[in-house]
Amino acid sequence: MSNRLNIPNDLRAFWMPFTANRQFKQEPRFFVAAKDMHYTTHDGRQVLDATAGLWCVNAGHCRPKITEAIQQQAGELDYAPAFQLGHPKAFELANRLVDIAPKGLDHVLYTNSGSESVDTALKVALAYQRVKGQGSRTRLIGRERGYHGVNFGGISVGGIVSNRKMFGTLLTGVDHMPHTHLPAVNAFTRGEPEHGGDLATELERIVTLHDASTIAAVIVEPVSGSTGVLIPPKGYLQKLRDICTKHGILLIFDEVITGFGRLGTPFAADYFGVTPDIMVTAKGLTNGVIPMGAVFVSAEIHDAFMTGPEHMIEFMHGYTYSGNPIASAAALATLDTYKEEGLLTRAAELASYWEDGLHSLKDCPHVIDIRNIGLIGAIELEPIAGEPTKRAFAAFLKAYETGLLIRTTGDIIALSPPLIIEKHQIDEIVSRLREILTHNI
Ligand code: PXG
Ligand code: PLP
Repeated sequence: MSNRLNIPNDLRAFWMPFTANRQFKQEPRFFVAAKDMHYTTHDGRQVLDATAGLWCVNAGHCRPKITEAIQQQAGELDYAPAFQLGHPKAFELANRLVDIAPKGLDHVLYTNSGSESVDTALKVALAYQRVKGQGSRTRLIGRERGYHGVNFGGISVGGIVSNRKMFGTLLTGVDHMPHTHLPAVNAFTRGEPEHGGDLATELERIVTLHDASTIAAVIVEPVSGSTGVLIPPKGYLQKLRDICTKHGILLIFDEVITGFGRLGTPFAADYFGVTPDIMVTAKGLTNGVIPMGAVFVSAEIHDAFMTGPEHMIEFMHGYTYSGNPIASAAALATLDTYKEEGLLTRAAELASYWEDGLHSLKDCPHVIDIRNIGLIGAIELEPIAGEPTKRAFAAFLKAYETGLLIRTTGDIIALSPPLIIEKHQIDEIVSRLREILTHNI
């Protein structure tokens, strides 16, 4: 067994999320501290974070402003009831968020995670259609290989089989567009792929099948992260937007990963020049430090609910911790940090260096595709025959042992470093990966 310094004696009680529990508990991997681009392991090693935690620590770790804001808020106002009462920071934060959001997304609902943000967005969409007198619009359209968190709404519109198959019938009335991953024609594309934009017309086919009058909303990740970094083909998102507009269907962008600077613009909607009706965020909103999500909606949607007697609740939805004071303080300090350091656009400056670095690994053994956009990257490996996921997981373990944190999904290595990364650290990621891919898997 590895060095177990700093590891609790009994690991049985905690049933870990999305983890091979039995294997982990035999050979545990613990982080005990973090600063900027690095984690410290339980056995005292430094690990370069090439994944921003789980795609969330966009400003790097233990940033002083954020830490101090949380400490200060915890001593001043710890909790305020979220329903029928408020506290100033939740309102200040909403205004700050609307200021950096794509034009037209003027209102914010708070949640505590991406999964809750997704379910909130789907509920807003269904309720909006109903308050507009279009109650027959109840269908939700997702996409194959989509990831929208783990709650029932999110797995219903999501398209990852293993996350769905154990959980019964899910939401009814959901349909899925095909995914856009076309390695046969697009492998090793830098940035947006040439081929596949026409797959958006599959939405027209679905609309024809069900009739637009039954469809409330379409939800997609502008760039799919969890499923292995699938970048939208050129023109695809604009076509989805046009089809939705034409048929009165709401377009929801799930920007849980792409939000807050990951592509070199504040949101992917800015990067692609396509504005959704609803935008789902979480993760980078608080730099991953305190759980919080935000759902942005257009004035048109918000205003549709603001009818009826003024003493009545307009939308029957919310969480105990919606707009929690400490989370709000963390988010405000995160936005300050992003602003002071130009982090919402920094990825644009580094994107071509990042792209060149990643694509230099093309000649490594087992590499069948490399994809990149902004400060996201993926290296797809040829699976070991009959043992899918094993090759990439071996790379993950070797990377961890040798001081690099990567993320794997299937046989794909996904990379999304903190946006404070320096060029020499990009070089380090690339050279460590070359070593691992060449000698260790
Ligand atoms: N939507 C999208 C697009 C996501 O990427 C969620 C919703 C759910 O967020 P919460 O906060 O409920 O986990 C996500 C989360 C990975 C990985 O390595 C990705 C996520 C979470 C954990 C790991 O691919 N995405
Ligand atoms: N379950 C019970 C019994 C509750 O009382 C509540 C909230 O009051 C919830 C679940 C929902 O919790 P949350 O608001 O934190 O999502």
